[in-house]
Amino acid sequence: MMGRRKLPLAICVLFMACTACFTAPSYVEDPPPTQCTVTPSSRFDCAPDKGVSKEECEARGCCYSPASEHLAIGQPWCYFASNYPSYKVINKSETENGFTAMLSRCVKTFMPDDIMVLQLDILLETDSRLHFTIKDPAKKRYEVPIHTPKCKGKASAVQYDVQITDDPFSLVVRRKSNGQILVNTALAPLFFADQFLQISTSLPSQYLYGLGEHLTSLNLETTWSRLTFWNRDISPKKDTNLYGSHPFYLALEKDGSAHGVFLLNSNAMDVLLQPAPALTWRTTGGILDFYVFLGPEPKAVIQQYQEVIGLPFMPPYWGLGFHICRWGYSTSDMTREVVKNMSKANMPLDVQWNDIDYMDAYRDFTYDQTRFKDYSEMVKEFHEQGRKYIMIVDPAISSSSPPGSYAPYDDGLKRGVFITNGTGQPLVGKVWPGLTVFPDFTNPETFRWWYDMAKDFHDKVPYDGMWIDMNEPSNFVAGSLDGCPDNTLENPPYVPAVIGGTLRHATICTSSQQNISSHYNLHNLYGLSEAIASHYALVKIRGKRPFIISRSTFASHGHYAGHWTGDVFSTWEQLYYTIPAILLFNMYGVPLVGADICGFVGNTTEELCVRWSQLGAFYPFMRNHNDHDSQPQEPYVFSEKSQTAIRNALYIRYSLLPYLYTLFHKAHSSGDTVARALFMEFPTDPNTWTIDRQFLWGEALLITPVLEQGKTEVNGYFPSGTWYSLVTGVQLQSKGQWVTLPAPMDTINVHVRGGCILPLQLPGMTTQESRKNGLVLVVALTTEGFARGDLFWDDGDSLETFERRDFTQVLFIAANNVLLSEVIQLNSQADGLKLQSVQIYGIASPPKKVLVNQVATEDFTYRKDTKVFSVEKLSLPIKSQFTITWS
Ligand code: MIG
Repeated sequence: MMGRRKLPLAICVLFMACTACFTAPSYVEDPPPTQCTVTPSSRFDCAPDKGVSKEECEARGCCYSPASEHLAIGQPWCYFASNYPSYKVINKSETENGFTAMLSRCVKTFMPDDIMVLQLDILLETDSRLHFTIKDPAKKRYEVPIHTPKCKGKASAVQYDVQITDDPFSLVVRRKSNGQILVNTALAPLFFADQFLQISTSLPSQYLYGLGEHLTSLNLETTWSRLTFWNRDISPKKDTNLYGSHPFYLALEKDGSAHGVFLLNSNAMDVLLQPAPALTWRTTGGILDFYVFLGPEPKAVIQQYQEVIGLPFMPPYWGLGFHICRWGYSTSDMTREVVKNMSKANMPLDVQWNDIDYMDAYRDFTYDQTRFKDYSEMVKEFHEQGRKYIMIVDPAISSSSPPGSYAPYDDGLKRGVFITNGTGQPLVGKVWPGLTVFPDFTNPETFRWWYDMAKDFHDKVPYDGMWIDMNEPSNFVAGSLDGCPDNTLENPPYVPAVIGGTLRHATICTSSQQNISSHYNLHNLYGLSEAIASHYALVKIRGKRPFIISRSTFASHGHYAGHWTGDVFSTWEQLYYTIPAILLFNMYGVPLVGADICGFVGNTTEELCVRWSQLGAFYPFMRNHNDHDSQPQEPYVFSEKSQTAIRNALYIRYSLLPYLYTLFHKAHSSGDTVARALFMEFPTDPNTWTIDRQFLWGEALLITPVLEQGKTEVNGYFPSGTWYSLVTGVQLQSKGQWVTLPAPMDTINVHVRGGCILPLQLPGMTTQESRKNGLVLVVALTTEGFARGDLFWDDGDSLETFERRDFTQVLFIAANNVLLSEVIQLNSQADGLKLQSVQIYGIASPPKKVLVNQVATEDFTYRKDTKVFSVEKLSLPIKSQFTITWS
């Protein structure tokens, strides 16, 4: 063998510093002819970097097949030959965690700086989680600095099977139970150049979800589409990179099983989808750091993903109330007026917000001494009414105030907290206050400085939460005031399909320097890093649960903060798109998410605003927010009729808050979603796989909003089973079918799933009020007369109540004509909480005898038309178990 391979080995080692060429093809003579018979749907682009001619394409060792009427848009003309050279495995060995292998390529690609030898590590971390990385063994490359679980040893009963093919290298992950291929990288060559890393995989179906943040339907389009990841300040529109990056997808298999794949990489990236179906990850730096989650239920995939990125933080109870905001509340009196008008209109409001209007010359941690002269009094007044207050904070710090007059800059400069440019000076850009510098939140000193600034401001104005905007980071000039240097970080050999064409567009220079790496590597983490700094600052300042809403996000954001979907247009089309956006963020572990109710950009119409408020009542985070030059859209500006409709929606939300809060607890404690796609709950019903005009809260509530103008009916899908109208209790028995529901302007259709018990509370004007009201149970029986549900309850605001076990948890079970409670965990917070009434849905005939804790009561009613049985005038302390029996 050695003899025969001698010559190529020598050449290879000499010219390519390659140690792997014992089995390499001999290129002493001509390279082998390209093999070009590749089915069109499985052609992978061999010209990602530029348009190429036939000659250029063939010079790359690729196949050329130009546009014809048979070619779909997006299908590559120049594609990899099936024998395009890739890496080969040169040795493999077992490790404590799985196995490791060296990969090597002998032939360079057309991208500069191929890394010719790579190390593959396969870690069998848990039975349902496979982790594998591909790195440069010779040189440490940038890796995303988020905390991920470190595992010892190998999982013993893994649900997956990993197979490596040596030449060319490829990796196949199968589901052991049925042999289903989940990942197969054999479809296209592996690229690992310094600034161009690419790996392709097959997909089990076109039912693919995730890969945000983009304006898409829930189920992604797999016919030649591209999703670009580069955090960007831009009003949501199709086919462009938006504010955040979540390189994670969930894929459904033919039988409704699901798996997930997460590429932990923060560089500018494109993901390409094609009808094979197949997916290509194409990133511009870092390493390939993959996790595969085996589910097999979609819910389990999301939980397993969150075990890696971190579980969501527990929001304060008040954060689930209604929030109101607009750009243009230009004085404290105007801001107060909003709260007054809400009260006058009898509409609940928990949190009043201010946009950049409050600031003095748009500078963070200042306020206008004239327009907001009594700012802190205003906030204290809100507090006295049981309300909370949040204001906006932008990351960019004004750098042009006279020295000695603006501490955030002076102090920050001294402490070295700002991102620096090529000459080591703070990079200067331009945002609302004019010239600005950008804090580097990857520097621990910046954390301390940010806390100091937030604390000083809080001493003046006792705000309750932070709204962090512009943190992509957004910059009104490209790169910096002085432009950017010309180097490979600024002008990489491959630029993903970012809007604006260059990475620096609307942000800072990618070659600017941060504490742990270049902005090129860290850009997509800017919002996350600011959210983390703000989270810890607020914990320390207030000693209570932090409430932060951020525009820019990255994987693991939900552990620290929530998100709103940015500058959505006041249009019916965007009203719809907010549903997939909210469902997807729940899948990314960011359950606290909402869109600007009634839309941000442009004027809403009254009808749109009513429908949007009805849908918005079911956003986990509910805020009405508006642009500065749009017509007012606060609920009270509309006709009495519309106000009634919006008030109804608000009352329904406030009634449901105990249930919503319990769902947030489940998200925080075990990675459940709050707003949930239908396919997550009914994965074996293929009808649900594309539904994104309806959604669930948890497992129990189905929301069917009107999303079209002029409609007073709505078509909704009801998965097989029993459903009840939340409001009337009227039953709907479904075989898994579409149903047309009446939806007059004052109605949002909400249905309770048979088998579920919901804890409700009578609404108040704030959550402080509603939390004192009596509890109501809605019991939605299956046809067998069974239902269950639970309640999580604590003081709503203290840190780590779950972790410290300072909470109450009660189970409710209904079966065989008995409803009973079981107290799982008890604390003093449950003291005042009493069950006031019970509504049981789906009782076929009127009960004659009702016992509450063995004592007969007459306070019950039965409605023949709706089959709703209610027991009223109860006063049962939640902290003691109870039974209600009927016969
Ligand atoms: O350049 O603070 O998305 O919600 O009202 C615009 C003013 C800056 C963008 C946010 C929007 C906010 C606005 N901000």
